Amino acid sequence: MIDRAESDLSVVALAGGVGGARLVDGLHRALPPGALTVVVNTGDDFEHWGLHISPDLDTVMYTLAGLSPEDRGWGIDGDTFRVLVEAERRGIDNWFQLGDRDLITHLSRTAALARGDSLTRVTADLCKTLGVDRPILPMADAPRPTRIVTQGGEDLVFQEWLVKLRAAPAVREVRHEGTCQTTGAVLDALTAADLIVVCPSNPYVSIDPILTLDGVSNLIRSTTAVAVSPILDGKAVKGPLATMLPQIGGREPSAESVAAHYEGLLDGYAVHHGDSFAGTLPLLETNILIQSSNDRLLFACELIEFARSL
Ligand code: FO1
Repeated sequence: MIDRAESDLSVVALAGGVGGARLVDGLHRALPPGALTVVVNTGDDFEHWGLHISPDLDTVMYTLAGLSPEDRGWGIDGDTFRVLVEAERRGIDNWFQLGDRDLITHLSRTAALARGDSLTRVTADLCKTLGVDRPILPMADAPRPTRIVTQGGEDLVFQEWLVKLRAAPAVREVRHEGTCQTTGAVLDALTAADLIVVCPSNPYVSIDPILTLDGVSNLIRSTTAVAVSPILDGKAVKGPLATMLPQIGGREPSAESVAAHYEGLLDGYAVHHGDSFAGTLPLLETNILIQSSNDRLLFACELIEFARSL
């Protein structure tokens, strides 16, 4: 039970890509300054054109900076792609669409990492230049790349599978390589949290990379934790989750299947109207399709209210 006053509440959101960023945007406007810390998946990070790309960190950062396009969710709204067009003209790989304004983020990050700064520090510096004053923490400073093993036996870098191959090859397994160590900043934030929110992100490729870091799941179990379903009426709000659930877990694409994936971690779960299911997990049944700015704020307020009632 959360027995702290609204003004002293400490909330940590675990987030992946676009779905996570939308809820984080609502939470950041619903909560008082200083109350929210966002821990972001870096399993999607990869190298492209010699640059360190952190797609989920950037999606959250641009969303909080008010720069994200509403429809697509990633990159910078109204960005141009002149460099990408030039790459194509020269026969350089351009399957990953880096916008011209977006490029400065990747250039700065890559240069700072090469100088020896940690990803945590680089992210804080990038946030500062964009006027984002909420702490956005990478889940780890060392690489933990997500790999997709297809049913055909190929072992692929996540972004190559998702973007280059349009998530077409059926998935046998999701692997997390590299570090199991999170950062001191993440552990401190989780330890101090009154409430942990698992955002409506893909559990396999956005949330599991965070949950499987040493110490994280235990801290979540010892705190009030709520999740928001990334599946509505059998469909993923965004991305390939609806096909991954049967392929990997042998489960039907439903809010209930995602709750089963998080078994033992949650104290409450938010599902879309009509997606409720039997069981002991307290449910918040509401509109979880949070596309517009207003819907994000309303839902975040409802979710905090719900968590406080648990
Ligand atoms: N997603 C795509 O589907 N196609 C792209 O070309 C693409 C480029 C891109 C560039 C920068 C960035 O920060 C994100 C980008 N994304 C793109 C989104 C991203 O790859 C995925 O949505 C996430 O990794 C999923 O969590």
